Amino acid sequence: VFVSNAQIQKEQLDLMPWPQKIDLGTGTFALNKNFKVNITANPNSRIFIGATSFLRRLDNRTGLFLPQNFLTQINESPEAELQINCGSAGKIEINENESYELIVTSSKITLNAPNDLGALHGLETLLQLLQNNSTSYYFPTVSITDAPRFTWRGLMIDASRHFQPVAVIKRNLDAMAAMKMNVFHWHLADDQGWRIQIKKLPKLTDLGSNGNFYSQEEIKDIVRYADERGILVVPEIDIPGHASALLAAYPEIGSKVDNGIGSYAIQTNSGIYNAVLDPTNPKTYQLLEEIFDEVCPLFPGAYFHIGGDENNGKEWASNPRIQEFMKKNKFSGKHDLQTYFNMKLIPMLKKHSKKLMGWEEIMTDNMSKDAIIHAWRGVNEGLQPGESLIKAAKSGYNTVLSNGFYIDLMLSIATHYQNESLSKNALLSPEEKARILGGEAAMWSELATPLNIDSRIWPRTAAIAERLWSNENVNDLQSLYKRLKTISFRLEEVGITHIRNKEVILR
Ligand code: TNX
Repeated sequence: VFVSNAQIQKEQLDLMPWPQKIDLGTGTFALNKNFKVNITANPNSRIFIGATSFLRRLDNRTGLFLPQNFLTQINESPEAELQINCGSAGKIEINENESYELIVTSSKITLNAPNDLGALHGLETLLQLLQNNSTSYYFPTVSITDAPRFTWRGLMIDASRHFQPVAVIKRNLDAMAAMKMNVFHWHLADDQGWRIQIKKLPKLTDLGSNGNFYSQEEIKDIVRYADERGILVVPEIDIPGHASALLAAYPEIGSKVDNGIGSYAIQTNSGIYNAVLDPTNPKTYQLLEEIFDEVCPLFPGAYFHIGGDENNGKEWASNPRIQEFMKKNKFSGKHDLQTYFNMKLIPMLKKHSKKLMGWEEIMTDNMSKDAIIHAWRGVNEGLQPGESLIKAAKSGYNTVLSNGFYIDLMLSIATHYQNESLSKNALLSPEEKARILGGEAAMWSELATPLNIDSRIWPRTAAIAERLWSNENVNDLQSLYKRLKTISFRLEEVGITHIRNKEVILR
């Protein structure tokens, strides 16, 4: 059946994030039951899993039940309707080439990418291009070349304040992949719970988790699931503050003067607590080393987030032994002691080929420039939007933006979409600009349970994904809202259970 596409305009396509370059033709490629896919790729490529899931999603949408008979020829196949060419398996790292080129003619679809990461993105775009009329499903003829604006396009999920089961994490990884996001930052330990099994230190979960934690097998399963979708997982163990759960299990490394059994407890409310590790105690580093030795090998990526935020320093100030230590070392305040602590972690992580990342409080005068600064403070904390991000880039740090991307606050989608911090870089040199790696939506879970977390994350995070992927000048709110309506349905296809009502979409 020939379907004319003459009436479709670019603006009618519900693509998100919007591609860098798109030339829409007037023809159509009609989808039918004989759709054949040829994949020219390395046998270990993620594209085989990606293409399988692509076909199943097309089935669900069309009812066509397309055969999964991949041809896997070394060369392009003349019989294939969809020809995928991607060489190697991309590394799950930042700064990988994630570009792709997608060409749809009336007889053939070609997807070219330097590696499978780009090819996966191309398949997501193709799924978003699918149209239908009363007689058939079809793709408009089109030529797209695409690549992300930023290399770090993340979502953080806080699994401490409310534990988030494996199924919640997996469906959100699927949604991230659909929005071309590539970093899952997993907040695994905070005052309200320690959420990762450490075999050598069972007390951490026996006493610090209320029974809700991920076994190492579950962690591996999720890391593999993320990898298949081209997503890097960055674990976070928040220290030295936000450590009530850790200290409920091991009070002896806390900074309270009386740091015996029972002196710390898991917190059951939101807030900033005093519980903080003792940086002057050698046992602190022994225990952390044992933790890192188990946590690091579970996460193949190069990044380890140590938190480092909101240490109020109260326990340090009221502990004479710690005060003495600070005096002896000529430390002028809690920042010097925290820098001392952070600097000790760097070689411990380096041993596992990991780079230290932390919330912006770790950015002190003597902090190593190898650290990655996660900028989060802004107007609510008396700073200008983007101030910390720019400061980090100017000071020589690689940096990631979360200020303005706090989806836990349930602000309007427009505030996130129009977050200008990422373009406030006119005064930066090209070198400084390159240090801005991208951004992360931050899903703090004080109010987010497994039942409502999807509604808090989606569809607003799709707008953030577009901000991080698409060109700066893709910023029309009406277009965003219009596309989000469709995208919201598409997110349900991958298992997201958000409330898809007008308020959520248009706020
Ligand atoms: C600040 S952002 C925190 C979190 C809270 C969040 C609530 C940051 C590094 N720390 O511990 O959950 O505010 O919005």
